[in-house]
Amino acid sequence: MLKGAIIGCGFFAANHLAAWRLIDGAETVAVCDTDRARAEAAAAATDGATVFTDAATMLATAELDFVDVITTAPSHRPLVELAARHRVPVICQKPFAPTMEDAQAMVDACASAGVPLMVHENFRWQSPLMAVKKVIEAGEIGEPSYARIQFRHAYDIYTNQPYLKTEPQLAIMDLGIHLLDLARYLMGEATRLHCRTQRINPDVAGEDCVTILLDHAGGAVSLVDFSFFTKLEPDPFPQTLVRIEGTRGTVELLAGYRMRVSGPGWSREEDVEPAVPPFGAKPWHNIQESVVNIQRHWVECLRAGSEPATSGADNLKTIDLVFKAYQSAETGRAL
Ligand code: NAD
Ligand code: 89V
Repeated sequence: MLKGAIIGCGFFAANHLAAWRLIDGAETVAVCDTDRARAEAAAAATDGATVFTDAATMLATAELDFVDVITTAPSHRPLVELAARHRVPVICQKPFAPTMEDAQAMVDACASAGVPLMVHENFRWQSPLMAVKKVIEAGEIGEPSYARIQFRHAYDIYTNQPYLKTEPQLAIMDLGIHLLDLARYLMGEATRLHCRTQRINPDVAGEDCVTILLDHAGGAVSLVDFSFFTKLEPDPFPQTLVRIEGTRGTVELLAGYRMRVSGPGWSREEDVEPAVPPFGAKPWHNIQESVVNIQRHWVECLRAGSEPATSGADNLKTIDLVFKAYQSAETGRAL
């Protein structure tokens, strides 16, 4: 049984903890938060994990096979480097880092220490998106040439994550990062992007509406558009809607988790809604299921000695697109 510890016991940690309980081959033996009450509440959701309020003390005293960092971005580099110094494999939540320099430093620290590093980039582990990928890989729609990846809603994200309200870099860093990763996952590496941002909600500091045009190696294009201030009924949060056109047909992921694959004279539709995990609830089940999937993948990779799909090295390419998107929006130039 792999012995894991979590660092950061806030809002999203509840999903990681519940997922670890479902996964064979791993258990949470320690929990750490600088806020003792939060660490104690998290420990109550485990089979007797030891409580720590200092990550350095935990790494120095607990016997761990991996740590799972579930804090916000500013603390990622010191915590990942700490794990690397102790030669403990590490999972790090998104956004991986506030700067490219920090992201590269974490990848380098883990590589020199010879420890696996996975970014908890869970969107590509959502089963509806994996179903779309399967359609593409099976050749059903032919060669993809155009993708639209969309996530527009007005769900109140600020009650659970109040820190988002004051972030000067809001939607691209928090959500665009997932969608840019999906663009890479579904359409291949991006070679160029052009980004426009808007701040529609006067109560937030950062951009909350974003449109990004991507070029991909091989000539395909993607339009990635997302908004935190789109008023409509029913609100699709937290569904990613997708349309990918290929030389033979089109695959669409429509609201209500309906996947439609069609071409001239033919079509089929499939219900790809994920099951609600035992610890979960709608509308979060889509995200909660992906948390179980990515953490199960981590355990399989650790056991097999293989590189996680969203390794730190892989995620450098996603976060690079995030920083380029901000730069493009600021300068008005394609990069
Ligand atoms: P949060 O603020 O609720 O929780 C973070 C916790 O980390 C806090 O309790 C804080 O005290 C603790 N912490 C900070 N620095 C620490 C340190 N050095 N040592 C120990 N504890 C420390 O944040 P959250 O909403 O749970 O988000 C955490 C991360 O998860 C964010 O980066 C966010 O973007 C990400 N997230 C991902 C998803 C997803 O679906 N992928 C969803 C929500 C949040
Ligand atoms: O995934 C995230 O980090 C989120 C959410 C999609 C829930 O808004 O902030």
